[in-house]
Amino acid sequence: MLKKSIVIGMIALVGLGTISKESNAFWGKKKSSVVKLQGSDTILNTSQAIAESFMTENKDARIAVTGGGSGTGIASKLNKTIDIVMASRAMKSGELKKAKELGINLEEIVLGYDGITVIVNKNNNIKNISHEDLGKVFSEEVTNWKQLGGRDAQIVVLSRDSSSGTHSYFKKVIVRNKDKSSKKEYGKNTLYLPSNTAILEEVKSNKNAIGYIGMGYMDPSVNALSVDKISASFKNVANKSYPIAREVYWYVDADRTGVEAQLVDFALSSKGQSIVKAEGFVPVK
Ligand SMILES: *[C@@H]1O[C@H](CO)[C@@H](O)[C@H](O)[C@H]1NC(C)=O
Ligand SMILES: *[C@@H]1O[C@H](CO)[C@@H](O)[C@H](O)[C@H]1NC(C)=O
Ligand SMILES: *[C@@H]1O[C@H](CO)[C@@H](O)[C@H](O)[C@H]1NC(C)=O
Ligand SMILES: CC(=O)N[C@H]1CO[C@H](CO)[C@@H](O)[C@@H]1O
Repeated sequence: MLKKSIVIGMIALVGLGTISKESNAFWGKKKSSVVKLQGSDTILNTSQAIAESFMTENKDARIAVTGGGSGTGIASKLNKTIDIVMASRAMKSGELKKAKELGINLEEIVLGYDGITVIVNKNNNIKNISHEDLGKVFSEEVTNWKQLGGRDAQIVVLSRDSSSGTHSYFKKVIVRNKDKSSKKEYGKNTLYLPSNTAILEEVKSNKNAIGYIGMGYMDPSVNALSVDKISASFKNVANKSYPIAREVYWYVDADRTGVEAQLVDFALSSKGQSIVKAEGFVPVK
């Protein structure tokens, strides 16, 4: 009997060409709307890979994943145009307060860990930097590679733009050296780029450049600097000895149902977490 109604239902769907509310009620499922994820460029590929793997197992699930930066994802959640925020920084108390006022009940999910990787051109002889010197480079108190034992050349400083969670996190931890009262900013000659890939490409071609990327974007076309002599390796991020390691998040509805709920479970399952690892980040379990 059940089998028969499913067959009839499918014929009706093919005949109509669209999925009506009635046919969904007939199928006994929630309206199959698109679950939308938006935010962090750093975990964009990882989230896309998780969504794709989920959709191969759940053929009628519809998931759309777009970037724009953590700040953009949060703004979209606050105007109720998306379901899940991808974020490479924790939400600020003001943002959480605003969500609450708007009746949006959020839950923070730690998707994995990332070591923010400081990169320089292959031809740069500098291999390590202290976190204090790194802060001075990004606030422009140190402006020449010579001051760090390198060649006599102006340092070209690259940062992610201000909608990036990595931009905010790096400012807090490196530029301001975790000092909450510090008002230090990135130096005025800093070049702001929109993605991890854009930073990587610029460092690859500019022998005086320095920039930072999520560890999942690291490749052998550039050199990574050790920070306080600790490299941004999988192990050093996993045991939190690397100084610029952080959590990466999904902010999801606390009262999630349907595909959103299933997708979150999948992301935290061993299969989902193996994707986090395959994309170059450290899984939570
Ligand atoms: C919601 O916020 C996002 C991000 O700021 C913006 O791009 C979008 O246009 C907004 N949409 C509405 C309907 O307000
Ligand atoms: C991210 O995804 C894009 C498009 O799918 C791909 O071209 C790119 O190589 C991926 N980047 C990394 C670092 O995996
Ligand atoms: C972290 O792991 C690395 C590599 O195994 C090891 O050298 C280092 O001592 C560890 N640090 C801490 C704080 O556990
Ligand atoms: C810039 C910097 O910190 N350089 C150090 C890198 O490590 C070598 C050897 O451990 C030190 O001698 C440098 O001072």
